[in-house]
Amino acid sequence: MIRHWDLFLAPYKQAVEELKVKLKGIRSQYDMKSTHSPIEFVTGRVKPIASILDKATRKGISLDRLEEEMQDIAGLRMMCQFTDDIKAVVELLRQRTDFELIEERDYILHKKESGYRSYHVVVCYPVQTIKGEKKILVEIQIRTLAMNFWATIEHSLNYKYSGKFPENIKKRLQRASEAATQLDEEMSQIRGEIQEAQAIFSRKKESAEES
Ligand code: 0O2
Repeated sequence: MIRHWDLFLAPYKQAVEELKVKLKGIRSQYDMKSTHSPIEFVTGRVKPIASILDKATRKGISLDRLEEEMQDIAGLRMMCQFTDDIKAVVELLRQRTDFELIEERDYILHKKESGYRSYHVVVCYPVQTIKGEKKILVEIQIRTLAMNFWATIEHSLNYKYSGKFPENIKKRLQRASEAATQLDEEMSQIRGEIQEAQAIFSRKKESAEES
């Protein structure tokens, strides 16, 4: 059974590793040009087997349809400083020729009832295997640091309460989500100032490294 899962998950692992390198590469290119990168950092993971089984049961997905119907077995997250950076990142992804965007879900314009905000794209990514090319669905979640903070905390609480939050926690999480939206808006207002400060800091760092 374990061997079966290893074989099934191998191309997903490969896709996550390759895409991490590629998407982190975008950030390095901005760094080299010393211009603001719309990407702060990138993470990636293959969904644990227990979570795959959980989600399959929850959504009524039969195990022999996982490849077609579970879009986030391979998942990447791209974190941004500012809400506007998310649009820039999505545009960069749309322009790529090494994968195809097949679906977009805007949970920023359409926040989930929980308070969750993020922009999701599903891409079809070709992995090269010894048996030829295999196309893999990969979900990329693009969010600001504030959206990520909220989602990380809510996700851990979800484990504790198995999704059935007491009313007071649910309310607090919704209020925290509104506060995170406000934080994003405030930061966007002073974006120019922040970027100027960051540019000065990175120039100072460069000259310290050269001397
Ligand atoms: P994990 O542990 O992150 O892998 P559904 O699962 O029904 O919400 P669907 O169709 O799978 O939706 O697609 P969706 O909503 O685009 O993506 C689901 C993933 O988005 C989740 O994966 C989470 O990563 C994230 N997400 C969606 N809603 C919420 C939310 O309310 N709170 C948090 N913290 N994350 C959310 P998994 O499989 O649920 O979990």
